[in-house]
Amino acid sequence: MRLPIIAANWKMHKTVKDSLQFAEEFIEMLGEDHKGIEIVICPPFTALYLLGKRLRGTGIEAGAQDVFWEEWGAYTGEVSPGMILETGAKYVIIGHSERRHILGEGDTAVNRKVKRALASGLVPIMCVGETLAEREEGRAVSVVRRQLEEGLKGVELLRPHLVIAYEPVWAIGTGVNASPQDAQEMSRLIRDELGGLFGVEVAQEMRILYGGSVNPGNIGGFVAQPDIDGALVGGASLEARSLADIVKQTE
Ligand code: G2H
Repeated sequence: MRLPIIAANWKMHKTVKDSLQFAEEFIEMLGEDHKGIEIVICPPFTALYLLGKRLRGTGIEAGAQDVFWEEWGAYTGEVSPGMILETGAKYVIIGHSERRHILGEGDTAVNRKVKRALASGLVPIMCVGETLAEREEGRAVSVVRRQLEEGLKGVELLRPHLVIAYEPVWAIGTGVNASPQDAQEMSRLIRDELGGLFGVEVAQEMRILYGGSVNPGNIGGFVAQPDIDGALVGGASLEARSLADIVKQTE
């Protein structure tokens, strides 16, 4: 039985004050009965410590949106796994398409980050997904396969401490979501690929999320699919009511 995850990716939204205000509203709306689901909120780095502190004991986890692959040193602007762990965060998003496509992050960087995050005890949410051009050229499957193989090269997993988010780039922030059937098809392929890398037993326990214009109206269709174990939610996670509705429909 895989515990579903709803992970909120706030991207570059919300100040510390906004984050804490969201936490108050969200905790109250959610109530105490949410044991059948993992909820992760990934704010900007500036809010991670105080938000994580406020979430402690609520059963809601905090996560970072990125991490660097070294622990210390002259790496201006970067944040290490140990620094993230110190805030109380448990998860880290790695290889989000905005980092891949806007900031030029490649599979090699993603691979270094995944390895270092795992070695430090953070749980990576590694993102994969094809662009519209790649899909139209019939290369969606080969692109996602390459991102998995390169991103997970040399990774050894005895337990399912890694989450994959399938986020087709053309569905991100556009309001155009993939169909649940298309997302399921790719998630099945991802699980097969993970089985080849880590063994079928571990792959069966790993969570695969869908991401890309998820909202309270369409989440049900995604989580009803056998290989989709939740969602990485951007825009629709910025309002407490909307995120609480998505959580309720996923439990
Ligand atoms: C995809 C997603 C969250 P949105 O980036 O990672 O964002 O839900 O706004 O498409």
